[in-house]
Amino acid sequence: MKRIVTIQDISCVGKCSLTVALPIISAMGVETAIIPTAVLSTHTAFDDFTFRDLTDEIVPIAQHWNQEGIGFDAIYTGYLGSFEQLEIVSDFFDEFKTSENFIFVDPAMGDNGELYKGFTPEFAKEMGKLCGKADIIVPNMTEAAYMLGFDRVEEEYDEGYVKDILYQLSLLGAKMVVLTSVSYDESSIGVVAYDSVRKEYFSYFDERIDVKYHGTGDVFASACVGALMNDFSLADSLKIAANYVVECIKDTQTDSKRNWYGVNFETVIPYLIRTIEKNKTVLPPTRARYFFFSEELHVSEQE
Ligand code: PXL
Repeated sequence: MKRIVTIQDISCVGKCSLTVALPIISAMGVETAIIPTAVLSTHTAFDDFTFRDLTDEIVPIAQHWNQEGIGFDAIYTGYLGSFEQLEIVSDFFDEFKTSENFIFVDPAMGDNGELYKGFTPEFAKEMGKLCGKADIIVPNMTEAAYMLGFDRVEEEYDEGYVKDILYQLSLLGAKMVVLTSVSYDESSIGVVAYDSVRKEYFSYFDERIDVKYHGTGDVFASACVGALMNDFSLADSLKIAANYVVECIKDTQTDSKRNWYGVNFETVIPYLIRTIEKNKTVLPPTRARYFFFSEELHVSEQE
């Protein structure tokens, strides 16, 4: 069985970061080791959340794993809360990166034009440096603009603008750069990716549902890592993750008892697994690691 490690906070209530990554990636048949970077009573969109920093635990945990000879098929980071954590995680990459595994960084810091509580433009630039060490990064437009030091986050843009942002992000150093929640019009939303090694762009658009829910970025990133670990190419993994998020949003919308703070990713896990299982038998056994996009990818119908 493959094993990944994910490094991010645990928001006890809020359906984001570790409470999303653990169930989704585990359900996809991948052992999911964690390093919780902080414990919060809820995510930061709530008022008055508690916060216990766990930075001091990261290095001893990593040292113990080194002693035990424990390694990972992927290292996936999400929300990180301080400059010190960025530095420690950067060292963790140096220690645990091998020629066989990959580093996946979701620079979870903001959305809809604004940084989450507690983050600053200076922090975003440092996060940009961490992204430079990654094989794959998945910022949204807000995170990308802040990491690149822009003085504003554009709400309206065209394909040329998006390609330019992707190119500039690639100059930070990441091999595969993915911009999430890209939307050129009211009817579609999707991802646009740039393979800086092959100098190729890839995009996938889905129907846009005009609601915003918290935690969808974490759901997307987790499903993407899970699909990659199931040997899907990056392009197919992005498509699988995007479809999963759309189904999660639809399920949430139809739930009269939904919570405002996150999406119903739990009820849609069977859909995700069906998609994975179906395509495992359809696609050739050896799937290209990164950018091969298979036209045959079958998407499950939500039941
Ligand atoms: O979903 C990203 C996220 C993760 N962790 C914490 C957050 C947020 C978004 O607000 O507050 C603590």
